[in-house]
Amino acid sequence: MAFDIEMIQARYKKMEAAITQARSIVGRPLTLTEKILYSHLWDGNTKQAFGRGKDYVDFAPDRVAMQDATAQMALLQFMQAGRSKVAVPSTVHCDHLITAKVESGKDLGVALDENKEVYDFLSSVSNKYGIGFWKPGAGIIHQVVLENYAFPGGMMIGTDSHTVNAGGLGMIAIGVGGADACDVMAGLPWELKWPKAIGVKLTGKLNGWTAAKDVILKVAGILTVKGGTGAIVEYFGPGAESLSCTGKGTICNMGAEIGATTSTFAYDASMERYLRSTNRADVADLANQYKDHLTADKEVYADPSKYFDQVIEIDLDTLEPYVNGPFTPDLATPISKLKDEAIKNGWPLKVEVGLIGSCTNSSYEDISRAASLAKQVSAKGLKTKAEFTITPGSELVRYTINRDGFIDTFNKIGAKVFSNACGPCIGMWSRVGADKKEKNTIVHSFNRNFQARQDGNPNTYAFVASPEITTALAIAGDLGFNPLTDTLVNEKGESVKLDAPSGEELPSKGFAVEDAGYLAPAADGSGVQVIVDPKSTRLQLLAPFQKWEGTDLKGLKLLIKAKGKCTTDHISMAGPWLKFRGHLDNISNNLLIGATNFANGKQNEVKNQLSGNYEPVPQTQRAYKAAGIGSIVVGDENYGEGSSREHAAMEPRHLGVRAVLVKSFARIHETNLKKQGMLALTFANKDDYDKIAEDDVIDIMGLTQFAEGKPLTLVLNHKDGKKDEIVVNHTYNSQQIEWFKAGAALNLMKA
Ligand code: MIC
Ligand code: SF4
Repeated sequence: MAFDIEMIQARYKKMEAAITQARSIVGRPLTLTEKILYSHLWDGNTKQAFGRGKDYVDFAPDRVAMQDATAQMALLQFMQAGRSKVAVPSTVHCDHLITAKVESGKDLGVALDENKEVYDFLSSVSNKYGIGFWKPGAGIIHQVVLENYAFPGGMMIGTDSHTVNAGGLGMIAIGVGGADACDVMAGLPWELKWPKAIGVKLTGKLNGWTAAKDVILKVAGILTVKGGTGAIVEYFGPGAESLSCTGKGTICNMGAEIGATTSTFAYDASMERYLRSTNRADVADLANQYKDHLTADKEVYADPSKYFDQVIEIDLDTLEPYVNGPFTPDLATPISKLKDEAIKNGWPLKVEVGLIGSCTNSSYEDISRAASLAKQVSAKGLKTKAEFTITPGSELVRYTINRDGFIDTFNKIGAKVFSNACGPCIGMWSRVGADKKEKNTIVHSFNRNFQARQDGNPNTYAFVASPEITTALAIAGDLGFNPLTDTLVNEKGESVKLDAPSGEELPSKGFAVEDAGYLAPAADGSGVQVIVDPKSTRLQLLAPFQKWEGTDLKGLKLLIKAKGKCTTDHISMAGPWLKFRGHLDNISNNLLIGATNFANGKQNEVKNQLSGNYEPVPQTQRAYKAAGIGSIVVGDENYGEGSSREHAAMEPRHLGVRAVLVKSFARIHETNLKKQGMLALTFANKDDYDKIAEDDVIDIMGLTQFAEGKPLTLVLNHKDGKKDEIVVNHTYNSQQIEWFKAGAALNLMKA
């Protein structure tokens, strides 16, 4: 039986009336996305048609999920909200803090020891406030959510940008910062700007070497890391129905990499099969009963350009496998052109490691197809040239693939099986030799490949591909190998060709597991004690941020003008820093250390305007803070792309940065800044970015009349005595302006 079945039942019961009303008010057939959004309005059935990309709307999500690296901050905030229990079903998943080094058992043991304090904190807070707790080793949040909690037509938020993975089961699932999760758990509405709509029509059927991953790798190439911003992507068409449910999950998962708010698919037979095989026949039966509401009105898919703002069409019959990278997930190269591109661009051809698994690609189908290739290694007398690792997405999958002999097959090609956790995907990978910073290539089936993300080495060229292509390239040890056309020379000197992968969508013997790793919370948690040691280096109770002083902000120093890509990995690096995710002051020592300073092209070296010296960013900012001087951070396009981590907003706030001014923001990061009481501003004229100089002292004018839709003015006081005045825009609505004035959204909740 599924978790929270009564909640799902109640949701479905309300859908009909909500959708009928919305359809009549909007006055046309509805997309699936619109049906789900209109049936989750905070204020009940709609009284108006909302404007895409315009209206801020309050929603009532069905559930909340948090992973350990972000849950610490989310729950530290929730503890201040003064509630005794969470208002909606919520879960915590311990997956980000396990370092992949030797093999799963040993690595898990080390993590349990090293992170004991954090795990104890998370489990006791969960127990106290009625939150389901998934222990370390249970699996990666998004895989566990897909297996247990996602349901067609539902809406959830999660403190991780890949929460969107649950779109594979027909949800609207959205990544948020911990402060948003805190609101929903406290019983408050959740606000989102009504999204734009992108439709992707899939025709044909996957065949040969092509996998679901290639759909999103191609879409990323088309839309780029910014193209989905502010939009929900809805996939449909015969090709969509032909994909497995977990394949749909992969596509939705990596929708985060195009900046999309989320992605989703209509309920179909693949979802029903998946629900039944994961022990949720009750949800499948319900969904069947309500299936007309779990897909778009039929006029929509028949004539999509009338209902979506943009339509993309992809023919799965002719889709080629893609390999995306290096350093960005949208640099898409079809496998047939990869060799030429690699040579042209100087990408190292030798593949050192192939890594499969992660929240993106560790379904039974993925693993069985990759294993079908691994099996050919001995059958064809080959030897695997690169190292090979697997991080299973959940204990359910790991147990089942082990039972079915796949782990054995991988072991025969010398694979390392890491814990059911994020591991190398988030830089929790103790890779031998990475500290030598040598130029090298790795290929993985994860979703992100920002510089230094996997192993901390900025010279690692990381490429994203399907598990099948990753396995083939690891066997060949050669980025220039095209398994569709090329042959390999085996140990006997013969030329052999790999057969196209084959596998099973779902285990024919069913899924199995001994201990899935779940701990239910106490029915009454009022007596549970949550302990935070004041001397801890890993956890720190939060002190409220100060409220706005009521005046314009004058005399702000430029902390850094970041050049080019500045993702949340650049603002608040993961890997070794993950251990401080519950301690705001300690983690602030990584503030912007990965960002490139426009003035000297260097990382973590900015001019301290007080000493005149070039110093690390955190040190410089601490000097301003100690002197009681505010500062400003300037950035380029899509600033804060990547993850949901609100540390990237809380750290500057904690250290006294007052505003972040950029050419454009990634959605989650912009909201995180607003929630924490920062000013998130954009250049009205993007060329003004060039006017900002290293020694500038900046005034932000117009704050006493801060209002929705009204630009602010910045005065740039240059060192030579000259001044420039520039106009900056913002997207604050009146509620969000109150957050700014109160010093943070949380301060208002407590008030
Ligand atoms: C990531 O993939 O970057 C993460 C780590 O899962 C993040 C969350 C985090 O920073 O903790 C994400 O995607 O939101
Ligand atoms: Fe974990 Fe990587 Fe997935 Fe983020 S993208 S949840 S780090 S596996």
